[in-house]
Amino acid sequence: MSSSKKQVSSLQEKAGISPPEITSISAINQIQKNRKKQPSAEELIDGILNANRTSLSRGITLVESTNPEHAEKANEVIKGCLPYANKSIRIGITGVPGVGKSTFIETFGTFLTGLGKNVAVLAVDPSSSLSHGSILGDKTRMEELVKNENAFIRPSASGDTLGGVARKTRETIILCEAAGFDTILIETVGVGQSETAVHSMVDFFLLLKISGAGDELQGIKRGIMEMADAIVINKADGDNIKKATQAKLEFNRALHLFPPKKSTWQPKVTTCSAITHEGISEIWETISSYFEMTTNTGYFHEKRKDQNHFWMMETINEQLRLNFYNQPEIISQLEQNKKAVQNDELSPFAAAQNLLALYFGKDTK
Ligand SMILES: Nc1nc2c(ncn2[C@@H]2O[C@H](COP(=O)(O)OP(=O)(O)O)[C@@H](O)[C@H]2O)c(=O)[nH]1
Ligand SMILES: [Mg+2]
Repeated sequence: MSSSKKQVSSLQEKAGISPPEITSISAINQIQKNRKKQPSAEELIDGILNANRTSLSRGITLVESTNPEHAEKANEVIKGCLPYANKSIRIGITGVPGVGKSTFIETFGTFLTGLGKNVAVLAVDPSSSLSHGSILGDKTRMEELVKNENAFIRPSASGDTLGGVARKTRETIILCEAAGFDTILIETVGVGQSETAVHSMVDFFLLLKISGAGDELQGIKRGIMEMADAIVINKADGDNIKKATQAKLEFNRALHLFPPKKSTWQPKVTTCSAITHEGISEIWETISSYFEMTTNTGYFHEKRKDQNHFWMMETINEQLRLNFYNQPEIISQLEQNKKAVQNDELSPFAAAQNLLALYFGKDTK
C-alpha cells in the first residue's frame, strides 16, 4: 500500500470543501436541546419508584443543588417519594481515617447483597467538599460494590455547613428508599460533629476501631463510645488477631461502665477482618438482633420520630442562621462589632444585641 493511498479515507472531506454550515448548527441545536431537557418532577418520581438509577441520580443531584431555583422541584420529588420511604434499615459507620471503613463497607455491602438486600452507600464527610480526596478513595476501595447491580454508591454531598450536608443526606436517604434500597449504609469520617449528625439519621451506629499498643481507650471520645450500638475491631487478621481479641475485652469492660441506653440495648463488641471476611456475618447477626429487639419494644419507631423532630428543628435553625449571616447589613456590621468586642469597647452581649436589632428591625419594617 502506498503512503499516498493511505491518506484517502471515506471520513475525509475533499480538500478545500467544508461541510455545509447548516448541518453543524442544527446538530448543535439538537445537542443543546437534549441537554436542556430536564425531566419534570413527576418523571423523576416515576423513575425513582421504578428503581431507575438515572432518575435516582438526577433526583439526588437536584436535592443536593444549591441553586434556589431547584429547591421547589427538589421538594416536590421528595414529597412524591416520601410515602414509599422509611422501609429500610439505616446503619451509620464511623471511625478514624484508615481504620478501614470503605473496605469494610465493600465487604459488608457485598455480603448483604448476597442475602438478597439492596444496599445504598452514602457518605457524610464535611471535609470532602474541600479536599475532594475521600470521594475518589472510597470508590476505588469499593470496586466490587460499584459493579454490583444491587448496590448504589453516592459520594458525599458538598456544602458549606455540616448541617447543610447532613440535611441533603437525609433527603437522599428518602429517595434511595423510594427506589427500593432496603439497607442504607452511611459512612462518616470521625471528625468534629459529623458523627452526631449521622447518629441522628441512622437506626444503628457502628464504630470501627483497630487495635493499637494496648491503649485502645485513649484518644477516643466518650460521646462516640456512648453513641455506638456496636464496636467492631477491624483488621483482626494475621499477626493482629491476638491484639484485636485483647482490645475486644478492653472495650467490653469499658462499655459496661456506661449507663444503660434508652433502647435498653447492650452494645456489642466484636472483631472482624474486612479483608479475610472473618466476623462479617456475626456483625449482621448483631444488627439483626438489634432490629428485632427495638422493633418489638417500639423503640425503633420512637427513635425515628424523635429524629424527624430533631431534623425539623435543625432545618429551621440552619435556615435562620444562613438568612442572618447572608444579610448585607449584617455582613458589613459584623466585622466592626467583632473588632469592638476584641478591643473591649463593647460587651459581647451588647454587640450581639446590636446585630440582632439590625436584623429584626429590618425584617419587621
Ligand atoms: N489487614 C487489613 N487491612 C485492612 C482491613 N480493612 C482495611 N484495611 C486496609 O486499611 C487501609 C485503609 O482502609 P480504608 O477502607 O480506606 O479506610 P477508611 O479511611 O476508614 O475508609 C487500606 O490500606 C486497607 O487495605 C482489614 O480488615 N485487614
Ligand atoms: Mg473511606
